[in-house]
Amino acid sequence: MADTETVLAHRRDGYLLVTLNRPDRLNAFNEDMHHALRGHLTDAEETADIRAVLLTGAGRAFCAGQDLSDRDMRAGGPAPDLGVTLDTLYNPLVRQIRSMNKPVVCAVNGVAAGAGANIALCCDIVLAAQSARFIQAFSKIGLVPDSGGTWLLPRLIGEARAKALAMTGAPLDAETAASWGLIWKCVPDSELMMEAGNLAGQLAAGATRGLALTKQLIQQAAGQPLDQHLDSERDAQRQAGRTADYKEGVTSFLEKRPARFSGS
Ligand code: LHQ
Repeated sequence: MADTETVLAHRRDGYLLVTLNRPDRLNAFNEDMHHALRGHLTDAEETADIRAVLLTGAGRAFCAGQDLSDRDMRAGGPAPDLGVTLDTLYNPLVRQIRSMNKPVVCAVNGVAAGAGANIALCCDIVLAAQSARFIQAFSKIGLVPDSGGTWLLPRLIGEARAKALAMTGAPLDAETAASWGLIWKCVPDSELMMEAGNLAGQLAAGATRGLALTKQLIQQAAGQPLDQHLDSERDAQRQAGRTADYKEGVTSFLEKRPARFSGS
C-alpha cells in the first residue's frame, strides 16, 4: 500500500496492524482518515483469519484529534455544526471499535490529544510508550471532550481526576496514566511495538469468540445492575460453552498440551 495513504494496514500473524499516517499533522483526523480507518476496521471485522487489531500512529504522535486546519474559524461565516461531525465521523468510529467482535489493542506511540486520546482509550487494551502523553485538549479551544471522553474518563479514573484533566487540558504522562488505571501499561519507547505486537498476536491466537463475549460483557456492566448482569453472563457463557474453542481448551488442558484455538 502506498505510503501516501492516510491510514496504513498490514496483515501480521493473525492480526491487522493499522497505522494512522499523517505524521506531519501528528496524525490529526481529516475526513479521509476517518473513512480509511473505518474501512480497515470493517475489513478486520469481516475477515475470518484476522482475529485482532493493533492500532498505532506513524511518526512521533499517536493522534492530535481533529485536524483544526480543516475548519479555519478565521474565515468567518456561520458557526459549523460540530454535532454533524460527531454523528457522521467520530461517533460511528467509537461505536465500531466498541462493538467489534475482535480485540482492539492500541499502542499509543506518542502524544494523544483531543479525540485522538479518547479514541485510544475506547480500545480494549491500551499500551503507551513512556514518552507518550494524553491530553484532553478540548477545553483549550472551547469544546467538550468527545469521542466518549466524558463517559470513559470518570469510569476509568473517577470523577475528580476526569474533571481536572478535562477542564485544565493538562497533559498526563503515560506512567501516571497507567498508575491511575487509565491504560493497561506504560512501556519503554523502544519496546512498545514489540510488546503490543506480541499482545495482539497472543489475543489473535486465543479463543476469540470468548474474548468478544468478554469484551461485550465488561462494556455492558456499567449500564446494568448485577442481577441483570448475571443473566447476561449466563447467556454469554452458554454461547462460549458451545464453541469449538471451549472444547479445544478443555481437551488441551486434559492432554497437557498447548491449546490450538481456531476462533470458532
Ligand atoms: C495539528 C494538530 C491538529 C492540525 C498538531 N490539527 N494540525 C471533534 C469535532 C469537530 C471539530 C473539533 O474537534 C473535535 C475533536 C477534537 O479532537 S478537538 C481537539 C483537537 N486537537 C487539539 O486541540 C490538539 C492540537 N494540538 C496540540 O495541542 C499540539 O500540537 C500537541 C499538544 C498535540 C503536540 O504539541 P507539539 O508536540 O508541541 O507539536 P506541535 O504543536 O508543534 O505540532 C506539530 C505540527 O502538527 C504543527 O504543524 P507545523 O506545520 O507547525 O509543523 C501543528 O500545527 C500540527 N498539528 N495538532 N489537531
